[in-house]
Amino acid sequence: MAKFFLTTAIDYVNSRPHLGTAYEKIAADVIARYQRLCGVETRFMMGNDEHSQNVFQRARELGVEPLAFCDGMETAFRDVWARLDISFDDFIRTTEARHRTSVTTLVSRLAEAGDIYDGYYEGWYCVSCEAFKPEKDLEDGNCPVHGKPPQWIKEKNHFFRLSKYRQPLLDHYAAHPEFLQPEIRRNEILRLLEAGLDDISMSRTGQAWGIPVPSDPDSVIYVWVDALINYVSGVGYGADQELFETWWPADLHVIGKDITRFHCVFWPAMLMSAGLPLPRRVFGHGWVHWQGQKMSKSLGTVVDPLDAADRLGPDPLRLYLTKEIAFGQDGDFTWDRFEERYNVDLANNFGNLVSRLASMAHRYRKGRLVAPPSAPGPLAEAAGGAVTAYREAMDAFALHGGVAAAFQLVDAANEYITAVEPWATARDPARAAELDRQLYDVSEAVRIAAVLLTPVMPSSCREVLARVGAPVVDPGLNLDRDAVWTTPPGAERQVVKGDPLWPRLDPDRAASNVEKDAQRKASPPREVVGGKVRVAADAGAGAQRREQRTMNESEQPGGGAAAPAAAPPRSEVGGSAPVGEGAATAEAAAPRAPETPRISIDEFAKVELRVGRVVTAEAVRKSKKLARLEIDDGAGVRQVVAGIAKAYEPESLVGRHVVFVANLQPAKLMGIESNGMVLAALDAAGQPVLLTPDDPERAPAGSAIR
Ligand code: ME8
Repeated sequence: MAKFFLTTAIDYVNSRPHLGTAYEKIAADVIARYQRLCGVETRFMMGNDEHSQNVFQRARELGVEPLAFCDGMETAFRDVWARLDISFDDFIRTTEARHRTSVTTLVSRLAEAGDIYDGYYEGWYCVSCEAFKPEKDLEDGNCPVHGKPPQWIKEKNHFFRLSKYRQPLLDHYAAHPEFLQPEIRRNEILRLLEAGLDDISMSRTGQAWGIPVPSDPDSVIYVWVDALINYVSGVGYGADQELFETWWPADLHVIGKDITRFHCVFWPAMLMSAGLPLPRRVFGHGWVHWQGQKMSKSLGTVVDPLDAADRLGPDPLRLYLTKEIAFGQDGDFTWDRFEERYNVDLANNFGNLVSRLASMAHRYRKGRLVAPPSAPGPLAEAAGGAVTAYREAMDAFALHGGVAAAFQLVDAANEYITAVEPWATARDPARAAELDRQLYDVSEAVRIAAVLLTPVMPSSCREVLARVGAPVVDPGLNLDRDAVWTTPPGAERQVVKGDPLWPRLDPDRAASNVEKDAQRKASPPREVVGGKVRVAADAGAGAQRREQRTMNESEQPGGGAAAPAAAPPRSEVGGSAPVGEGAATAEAAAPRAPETPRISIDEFAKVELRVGRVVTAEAVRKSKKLARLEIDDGAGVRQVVAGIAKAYEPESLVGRHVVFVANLQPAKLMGIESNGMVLAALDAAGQPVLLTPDDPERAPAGSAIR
């Protein structure tokens, strides 16, 4: 069986994980889970780097023994990794006995190779980097990474003959172009090697916190030399030869771009000196930025990954970081963008697809889908294309590309439903087999998309697979077997209904964090004027909330509320006005009695009518008539409750253009806030018939109606 040994950087434990360090672990976890999905026996190792001076100092500040401090931090780190569903197989600490054995063995090998000699180091040292800093690298006398002045140190050290390995390293890079990825990092290291290498100090004197140099118990091994050796101590180097031979060399070290020099120059040189094989690949990922700079504990610019996971769930966070940051490049985290992508990718797209399928499967087939004898429809080809693109991307560590390929299939399935209109097929009993085909194909597309997304969103995809009645859920999935389109005639599956997997986040209620609150205070609300967004001079969000009325179905007004004089702010997602069950659309558009008093053009002009496009639609629970719609109004997405569910399958409305009143005050129907009123004519039976623009291409969402 193929094997894959994967590691991440081990974290300094002077403070808790932040979203930048968590990003690395999530990305590596996606790779590990992908390998397992491919049937590869995988060993995924992470751990803690404990012999740093920062750790020692932090423990002293707290008045605890360094080891006791590290024990506590191990628990804190493990808790975060568990919450983020990181599936490591081994967690190493550099204070463990197994690590000390390997470090002592390996450093002795370097000495035996004649690569260690005594000398004096005099120069700058940045404790935050735990790195010696040449004068030329300082910026205004400060460490360029941490912006702090380094210490001047002068001490007797043991040196490692790094310079001896310059040419062997260049040769290795020439023979193994895949060794360091992405390409940009490789070029950086090649430039560094071409410029020449100095020997490095590999010990520190006068410190007790660390592993003693075997030949000199008064010195401890330099923390980076100590830390790098974790990669072999985790697989038994110097203690368990069989384990070591089973797993070494590592297939991949996943590390941040700031530490490529340690991993791609020092580490391979140490391995060459010790006569050990080099890791097959190193991937130097980019940084997660926060407010324009690297998220960093020493800069104090951090987001707690638990806050982000608590906000929308660990899987949405994993998806955001994997999909939005091209693996290898830097990327931003902002709460706004996180929430926006959650709504777009999960609530409106994947989640909506799963709900649409479940509701149609139950409405038309009591949840039991049977594959008909006919050939599969176009989704089979879309799935094949998505799986190929996914594999190509994931094999090349383009994790964002893999996720994008899976979402192509989700998009294709949503578009397919809109195109074939299963609700229309269902109206004709002669087309029963066609309906079976449509529903079964959608369920198969959802199943395959969930298989592909399993490495990124493991627990959500387990749930999706269970809901579409997939025969296998994770663990136990296999890409070769389970990402293949399989709809043999007569195959059956039971689709299960459930609560929305990712309920849409109401942007008004999303203001749960400082950043967002601050933004809201700083920027006045917007409104739409003539199809363009402009900043409103008044009518703030608070004012609108004060005006908001609460209603239930029995209280809703017949023909809709009178329009307020001023247009409501758009940043709050929506205008207003309840749309009652049946009455909302129906009565609003009911033929006027001849005696209805006439209104002036000025009065009519107060009503803001616009075209909207339905983004999602679902029946309101415990209501026969109400549907909850999310409508793209050209400036954003607003929620509207409409009394049309008796006349229209809610799913059939997705993608349709409707006409709605945009400037009604918000109101609640069955506890759901409605921000507008969808207009409909009434047929002879009093059922609503939606109004829709004759040519939605010419009158897209947001178009004004006069
Ligand atoms: O460097 N975005 O530990 P560490 C993305 N102990 N990745 C980030 C990041 C950010 N904003 N900030 C940090 C160490 N990282 C050493 C490693 S390995 C033998 C020893 C990454 O806790 C960083 O690049 O400072 C590194 O890969 C990892 O998080 C741990 O950083």
